[in-house]
Amino acid sequence: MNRIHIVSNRLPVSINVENEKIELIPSVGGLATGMRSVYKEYNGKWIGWPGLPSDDIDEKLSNNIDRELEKEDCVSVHLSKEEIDLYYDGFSNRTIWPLFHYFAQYIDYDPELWEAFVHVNQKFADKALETLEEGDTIWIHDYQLLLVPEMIKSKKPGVTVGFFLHIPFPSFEVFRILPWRKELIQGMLGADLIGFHTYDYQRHFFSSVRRLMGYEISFNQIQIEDRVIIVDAFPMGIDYDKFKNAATDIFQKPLQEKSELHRELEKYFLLSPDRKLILSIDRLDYSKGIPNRLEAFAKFLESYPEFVGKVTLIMLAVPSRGTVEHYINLKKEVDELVGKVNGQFGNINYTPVWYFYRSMPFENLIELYSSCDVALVTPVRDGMNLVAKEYVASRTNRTGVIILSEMAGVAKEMGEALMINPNNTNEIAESIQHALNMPLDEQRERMIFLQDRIKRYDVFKWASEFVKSLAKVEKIQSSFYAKKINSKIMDKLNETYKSAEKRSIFLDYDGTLTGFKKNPNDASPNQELHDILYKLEEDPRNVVTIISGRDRESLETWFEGHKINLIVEHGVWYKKFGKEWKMLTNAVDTWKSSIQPILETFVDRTPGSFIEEKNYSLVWHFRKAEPEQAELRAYELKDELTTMIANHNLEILEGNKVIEVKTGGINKGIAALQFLKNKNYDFVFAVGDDWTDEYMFRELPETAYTVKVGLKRTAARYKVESVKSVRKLLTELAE
Ligand code: ADQ
Repeated sequence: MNRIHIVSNRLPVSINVENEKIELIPSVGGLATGMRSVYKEYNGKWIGWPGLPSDDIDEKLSNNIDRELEKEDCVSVHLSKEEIDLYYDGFSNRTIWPLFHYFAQYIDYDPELWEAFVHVNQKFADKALETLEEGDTIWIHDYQLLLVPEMIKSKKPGVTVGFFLHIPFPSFEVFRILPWRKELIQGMLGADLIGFHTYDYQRHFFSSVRRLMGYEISFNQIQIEDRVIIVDAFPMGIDYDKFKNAATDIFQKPLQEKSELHRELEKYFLLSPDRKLILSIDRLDYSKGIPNRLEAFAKFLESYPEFVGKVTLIMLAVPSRGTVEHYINLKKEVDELVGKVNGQFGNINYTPVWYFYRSMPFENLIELYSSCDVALVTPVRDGMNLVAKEYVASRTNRTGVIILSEMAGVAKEMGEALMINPNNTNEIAESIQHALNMPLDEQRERMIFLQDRIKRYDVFKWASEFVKSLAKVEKIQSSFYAKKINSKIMDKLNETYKSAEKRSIFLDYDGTLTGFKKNPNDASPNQELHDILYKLEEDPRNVVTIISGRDRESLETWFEGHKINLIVEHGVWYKKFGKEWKMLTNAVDTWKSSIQPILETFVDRTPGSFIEEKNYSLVWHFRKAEPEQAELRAYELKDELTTMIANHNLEILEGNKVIEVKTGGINKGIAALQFLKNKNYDFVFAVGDDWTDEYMFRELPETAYTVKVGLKRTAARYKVESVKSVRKLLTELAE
């Protein structure tokens, strides 16, 4: 694999400048740890903001900082105070964050924030593009950079782009609220691989892609015009051994080397061995459910007064986004609630809540994780939540209980925790009581399972699984490109065409010569298409045939005046130039009366869908129906029809947003062969876009130039991207 670069809002280092001396302090966070292993191993760069507003430093210092960063393979994106204010504190944290965490009432819809978001995303993309070479891979992180994948892909399509979202992806009903919802999806779809923490987020994303963009999705692949995008769940892990080893070391330290906090904790237990500690750790964020947690703790003390004086809640809140209004209000609310609980249940010897509003050194975190009997993790929404995993890794004696919100991504991996709904304070209070009374054997039993799982899928495994998938997607993409018509193939095609004496050219209509319309009757050919066909027809060596699933009437009207043949209804009828319509087969249609009522029930149940009747087929169209529902119904319909088709000698054709039931033994392949019979063509060309054209690709002689429109798997020898490319190709041939 070639180089892998990383892009994230922040670089994995912070910068300390004292007397013009620059010090780089490596970040110890989970993402930095996991990604460092990747970009170092694959000789890449890490592109991001170094954490200092560009207006705070002069040019000379800024250059020096960049040089120091370069030694660490970091590339800085310079952001001014205003840019940070509008893009980071603004659109990222006042618009996307509340939206993706279901806090619709907090969303700021200011277009100025959106514009800054686009502008700064472009700055990140431009910086990345300076570094990127074709063939490189880039892994972009998180909600601040949702537009970067597309910005990179559109400039350098040969770069493999990965994107991982660290926060939830909301349900479509919530996502659609945003005025810039399409732009965000489009931005993400620039990636070749998109990762989420859980399958639920992936599901929500698919639903938005389907409804907003109308793209087809099968299993975990999104098919867009010229590419396939893989979407998958990669639950992020932690550096398990780091936490485990640190916890083991801390207990082996002699008393004099223990931290002040650790000594305090030990003193607390010495006073009375039946004392218990509950731990709560988060950034101070409204998504973390901190007020609910305090209320639940108060309820617990009220309901179980025997625990008053014996149980303390240690509450750690890291200051976060302190300039955003809702965070300022939350801080006030939490301060007041802590005061209230302590006032109500405390006394001179007992403080129910120990509240720390600050960041803590790693060593202290470990001391807390390993000393507390219960971890209370109750976010109202959380992409993953690493605190729960860190607690598990630090429990070297394999005891301890986690009370866990079902709204955190991590809940999917921690079935052994005590699961709660974070809005149900009674349930949390009961769970606290349950956790404190849980026998040690049961605690161990649960903890062993949790530890095994969290250890196995640690942050390194997470990163390597994502990288492996990137390599896989690169392969899939290249297999899609394998048969794509490039200039070399085009030269050969031109050469064969020019030297041929007698040419047969089969052209499918919808999705090949022209794009799809919501109403099939609106898809008449435009002047450009007419001109291309006139050019082809005027060469006496060419026999041009439109081969389509459509009925006779529309094609005959649309192509009046053209010197071409028509094959319609997938080969039931044909009309040679200047002649009358004829049937290619002795088909029957007596089956229609038994199939029609089935299709009608599907029309009734699927608003927007309708039936088209052709001579030897019935077609259920669902292009105008709500896509997700229609797709489910399509499965259902195919299932229901399967039993009928054998009895009646029918075939089911699945086209683009249509299901067609037709008399068996008729298809475009058989029809095209009939046209070639005894004619000695020395050049055969066929182009089509859907399943029904595959018959043609399979039946035509091996030497034929068969061309598929789109990148799906095909029996055709070659592929082109779109209707536009078909028209370009035909124009080139005709010239
Ligand atoms: P966060 O919302 O920041 O991350 P989380 O995953 O819990 O949430 O990570 C918090 C980190 O901060 C933990 O590693 C923890 O140890 C550390 N921390 C917390 N309190 C601290 C304190 N007082 N002092 C020092 N360190 C402290 C976002 C998403 C999450 C997702 C992660 C990773 O919101 O859902 O799990 O990204 O993808």
